Amino acid sequence: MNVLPRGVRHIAACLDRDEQIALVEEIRAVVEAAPLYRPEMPGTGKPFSVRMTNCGRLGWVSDRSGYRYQPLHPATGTPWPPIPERLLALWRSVAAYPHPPEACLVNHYDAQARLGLHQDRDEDDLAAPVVSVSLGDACRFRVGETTRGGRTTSLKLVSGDVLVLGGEGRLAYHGVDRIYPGTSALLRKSGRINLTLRRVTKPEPDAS
Ligand code: MD3
Ligand code: FE
Repeated sequence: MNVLPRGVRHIAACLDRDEQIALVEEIRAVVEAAPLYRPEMPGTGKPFSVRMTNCGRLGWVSDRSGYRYQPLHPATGTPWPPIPERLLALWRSVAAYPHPPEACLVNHYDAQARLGLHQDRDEDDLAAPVVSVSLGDACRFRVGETTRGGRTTSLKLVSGDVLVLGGEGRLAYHGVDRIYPGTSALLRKSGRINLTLRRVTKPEPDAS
């Protein structure tokens, strides 16, 4: 049986074809302002197979000195472009969380790219969910428990699917095992784009 861990919600076909096309156009503009770059593993400096960029006030980066969120693109030194309104609206409709996301990480996978099992715990506000949008080629996504070495289940994510990771699911181990090249014609070239919307800082106690 393939039951997703508690707190992991898979919304298949959340975005229709027209919404995906509009979103890809907006992400193209983001990538023009903030080019994809190849992060490196902390310590070793081994390059990621995934290329990344961000939009939003804060962007997630990784280099030899570690993982962190920062307001400037590591290569251009300029602020990340804003998160497109369409994504803010998606967050409002699925996140069940009263504050807007601050970071949108844009991951680009070519046919060979992978992302090893990991937890997302670089955010101060772990009460907020993570919302992920898949665009382009399908992938095999793996999600496990909140401890390394727990059971894992895999599912196929296709273009237009949205995952909401909240509650116990927020700290589940997860990764991308493989890309299925040529399974979508959404992008000009083949490949997969994943967008992850995140709240990074704890909101002020009063303001929403
Ligand atoms: C499950 N990205 O950028 S998004 C990442 O497809 C990342 O690019 C993957 O993992 C990708 O950190 C997966 C879906 C996702 C994001 C966060 C999660 C799944 C998650 C947090 C907890 C559990
Ligand atoms: Fe992750």
